[in-house]
Amino acid sequence: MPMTSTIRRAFGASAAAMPFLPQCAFAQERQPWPWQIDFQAAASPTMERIAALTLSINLIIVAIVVLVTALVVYAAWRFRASRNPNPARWTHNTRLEIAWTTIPVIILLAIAFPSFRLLYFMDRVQEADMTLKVTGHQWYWSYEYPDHGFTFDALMVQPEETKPGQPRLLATDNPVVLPVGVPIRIQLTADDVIHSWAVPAFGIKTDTVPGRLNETWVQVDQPGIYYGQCSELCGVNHAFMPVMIRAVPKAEFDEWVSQAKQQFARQGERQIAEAEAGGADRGVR
Ligand SMILES: [Cu+2]
Repeated sequence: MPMTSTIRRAFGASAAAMPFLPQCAFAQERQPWPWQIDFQAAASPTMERIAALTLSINLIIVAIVVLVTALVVYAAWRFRASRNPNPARWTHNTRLEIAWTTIPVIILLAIAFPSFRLLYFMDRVQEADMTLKVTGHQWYWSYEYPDHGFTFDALMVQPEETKPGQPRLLATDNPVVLPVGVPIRIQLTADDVIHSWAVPAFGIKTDTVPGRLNETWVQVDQPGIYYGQCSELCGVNHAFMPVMIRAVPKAEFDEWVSQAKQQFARQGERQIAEAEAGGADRGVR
């Protein structure tokens, strides 16, 4: 891949922060890419705020690094031994010490306030249109649509079965389908060990803990395919339980729901029959 396109893609990801650069090639498909150095483009209000906060904190970091480096270089040059054969012996300066204590406190407070505001914003959705329940298993995810009354498992597409256009180790057999433009409550739990359901473009990385129900939310800005992975070391196949989400307009979602209800009802009956006949544990492969 030519270097310029790599750089353009890398910067395109933060297009919200840099509107003068072209949008990245993965605008409709959010996934990692070679030599990635920035976030995937934001696809939810939460991720937009995370990207903006990261940018402003980075500016503060750069300013501090430049200031401290300049002071060190100046001190090394101005007070070098050849120019100062008899060094000064004083050690304290009250005014300077007050300044270099209070200024960092003010900077930390300036970072803390927007950080807490964002944490509370991410924490809870006020009025959700629907709920998605995510359960982590060793080593796949299952998804329940309690408002629509069906559940299904999503297993990774094995590398040898990956179809053209499907990203290796990220595609699943049953993508999660979500409507765009509406707030969705996401409840998360696990049935064996701690997993973490993470979708970078949504700004979500929430642990799924056995015996606990965690909650977060998303409002997907635009249709597309979004990828994520389990982000809590959960066992030998931790790297092979990806998240694949297809965000579609509301009408298309309703159509999918009516078709999914039948498809997954049949699948459920088959699984029950298999279990009764002593079928294999599908979690261990
Ligand atoms: Cu896991």
